[in-house]
Amino acid sequence: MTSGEGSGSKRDRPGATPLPNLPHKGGGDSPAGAAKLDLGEASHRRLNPLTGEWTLVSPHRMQRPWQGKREAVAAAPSLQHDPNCYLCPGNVRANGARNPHYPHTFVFDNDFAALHPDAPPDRVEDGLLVAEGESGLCRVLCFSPRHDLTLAQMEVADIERVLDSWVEETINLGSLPDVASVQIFENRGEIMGCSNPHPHGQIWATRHLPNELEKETRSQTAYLLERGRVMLLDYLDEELVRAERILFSNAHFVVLVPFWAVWPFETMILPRRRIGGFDELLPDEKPALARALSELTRRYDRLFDVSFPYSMGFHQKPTDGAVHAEWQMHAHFYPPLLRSATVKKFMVGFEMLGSPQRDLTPEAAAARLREA
Ligand code: H2U
Ligand code: ZN
Repeated sequence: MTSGEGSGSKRDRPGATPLPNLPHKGGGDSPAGAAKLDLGEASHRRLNPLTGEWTLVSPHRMQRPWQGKREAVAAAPSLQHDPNCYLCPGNVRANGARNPHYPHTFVFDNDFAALHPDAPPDRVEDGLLVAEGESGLCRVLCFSPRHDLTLAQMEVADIERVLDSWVEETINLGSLPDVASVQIFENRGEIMGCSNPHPHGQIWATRHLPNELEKETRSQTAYLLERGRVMLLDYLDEELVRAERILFSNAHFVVLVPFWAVWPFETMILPRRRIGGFDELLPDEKPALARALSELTRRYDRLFDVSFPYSMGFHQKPTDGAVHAEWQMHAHFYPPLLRSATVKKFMVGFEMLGSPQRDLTPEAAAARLREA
């Protein structure tokens, strides 16, 4: 039983198989006696087995009119080198340090780091008031010396150099004694609150597992213990058979809209073989992952004909010294756009107080991204 299944409803739940009565490519295969739940029509909820959390899906709401807020579309940067950008080669940063004239990628310690390596590990506990010192390191990674490029516009060979940096940072930070997690991410676009268009990501290394990594570690561990298999490899097998949420794939990676996606055009990049983290990537897997990143970000840009905003990141095994045979590394892309370049999804109301909810089904989103 996954952690999210404990909450029973008043009625007996029909068809509690992992994917009840999904319209299966090549014909239905509903379990005998299961109620007919049409996932393209009926309101329903879907379980995220990585987190144990549910998402509400309301396909019938797609037709509702939109009179809400529209966002401005940010203009693309016009300069290849911006003298006022703190990330461009040769420029001076806010704290006075000068960037080198880097030809490819450039990594530095965040001048305004959220975490410090020397924070004391003490725990204070007074009844329900519990706090712990949290140490860590925050690094900034410039993807390219060019101020005006995005991942979608970069050459695949240059994205590979970004991957090389992610590998190196994972190994270096992950081998530090007080680092249990190396979280790689990119926050892209003004709409996401990103302060600078220069293509860059961040790397936060922390003493404790962040919430999402902790949930994913727990779920994947439970799955391995119960079934003796790796959860996300089993999941990928199911998706490859059904083929309705797959966007594209290559020899080593598959890109899909997860069955349990929360954000309208949320996607995942999944390896075909078990890979715990960046430190385990084999030489021919790097160009394949770079191609997948390039193809996905290009597709996103084509979807609404705009430089597509998102928060993305890679989840990988904890660097706490344990083996973590349960872990399958993967990327999550969480884009905020809903139905056009200017309509953003807000996680409010029931979503803040109850569960996330979506109207567009993951299958419909996958079809749109396949066509883009
Ligand atoms: P975002 O634009 O994605 O927030 O990232 C920029 C990061 O760069 C941010 O974390 C850091 C900020 O602290 N930064 C520096 O380290 N040095 C600077 O001179 C400006 C910004
Ligand atoms: Zn710049």
